[in-house]
Amino acid sequence: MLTSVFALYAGAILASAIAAVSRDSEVASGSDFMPGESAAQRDARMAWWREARFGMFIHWGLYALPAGEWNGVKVPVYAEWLMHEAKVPVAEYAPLAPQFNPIGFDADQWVCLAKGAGMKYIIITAKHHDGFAMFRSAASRFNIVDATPFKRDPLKELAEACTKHGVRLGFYYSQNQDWSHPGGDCWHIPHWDKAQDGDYDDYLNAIVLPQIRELFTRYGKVSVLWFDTPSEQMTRERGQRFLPLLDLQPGIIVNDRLGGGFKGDTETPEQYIPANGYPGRDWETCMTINDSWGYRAGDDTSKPFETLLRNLIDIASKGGNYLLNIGPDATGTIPPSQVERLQQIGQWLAVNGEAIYGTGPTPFGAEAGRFSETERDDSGKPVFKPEWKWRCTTKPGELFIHLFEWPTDGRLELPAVQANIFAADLLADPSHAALTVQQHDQRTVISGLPASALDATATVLRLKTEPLV
Ligand code: FHN
Repeated sequence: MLTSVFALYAGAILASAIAAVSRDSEVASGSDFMPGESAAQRDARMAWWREARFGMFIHWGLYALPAGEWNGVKVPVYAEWLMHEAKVPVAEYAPLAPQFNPIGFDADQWVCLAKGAGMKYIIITAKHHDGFAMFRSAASRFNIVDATPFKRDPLKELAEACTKHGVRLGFYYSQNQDWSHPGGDCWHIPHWDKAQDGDYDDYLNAIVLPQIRELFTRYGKVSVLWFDTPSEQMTRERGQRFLPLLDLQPGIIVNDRLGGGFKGDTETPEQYIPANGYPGRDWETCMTINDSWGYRAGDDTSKPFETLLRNLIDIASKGGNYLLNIGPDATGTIPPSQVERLQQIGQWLAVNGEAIYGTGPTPFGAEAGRFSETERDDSGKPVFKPEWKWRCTTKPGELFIHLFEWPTDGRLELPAVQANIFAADLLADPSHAALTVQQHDQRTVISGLPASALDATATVLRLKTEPLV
């Protein structure tokens, strides 16, 4: 049974992934959350986010306690889906709260980890689908301050630490699914507990809208609101009720998952990198480091550092942001393998950050790979075959070539560049020795490269350019 529900869940995720891909070609300039906003105002609002390129997602809640296992059975889905998957009755899930006492939580440490990793913003689960609020809430006593021995408000502590360390903070909020409050959505399956029965509008009015108001009025500046998993219940009219709340946080960025047809500010491909990005739209790939968003005990599936870094570069080269998730455990400790990966990325960014932050997409494109002419995916679309030799990011007057494969003969050939290249060097070379560039009609040749890569994962070649006259 567990597996069949997982299949349903996976299917739904796949459907949303396909929907995201099919929106590839849609280009919407303004945000439908901010009617009347001009293109210039929108650019100003999005400026920090476009500069940031790299953020930390945090999935942390009561589900960190069972950590993917219920009554001795390992639940074969994301750990934060345990209550849904194992059909845990509300009255059996709620007693997790008095056991939740994450005394190891240290907001400063978390924010410093993000900052050290080169992440410019943090999005944390204020309330996930289990309905438990990780903040003080007058709207429901099912919250970390009132229902746990911890009694502290981690979002408040995080907000203070973010302000102190200059990191932006945003809140994930599950507006549609809620498996504990009457009337909340249970994602394509009937309520499994009578305690979940109720009216969806009552749920929105009594829990969701008041809690978002709390989040918007008690934690200082909130930079992002990250909605999730809307269902057909979230109609346009219901979605519109959220709009006045956004005025409480001028400048806020809102993702595309409210529902009701709202496109929001950002596309949110999940667990994949779209082949061509979303030309004309801001977008952010969210991804787990291992195979679960919430903490799962004994999960040693962390992706290698090389994969994570190349994902970041790949995403930046297509004009997007990378929102990389960590799942702290029930003591408030971030799994060491996740800490290690983030530190490694931070070390690379300390040397090569200028090739990521504030960059634009590649002017080339073919380096990322190509669509197969023969293979089709389940929806009948051509399968994308990625290439992993190099990527390119850009700034006015600069091209950054991220080399994953190092040329053995000290000579690199690239496609032709439609600008005069007047200087070339390697970001990781402390002396920034000048490299030789020859520009031909069809190709660009860089020579004088060292015999081996300065960074085995990605060495960045900087080409300084001026427009052709
Ligand atoms: O169901 C959630 C999941 O638990 C997680 O929060 C991710 C993050 O994007 N969003 C949903 C699945 O799309």
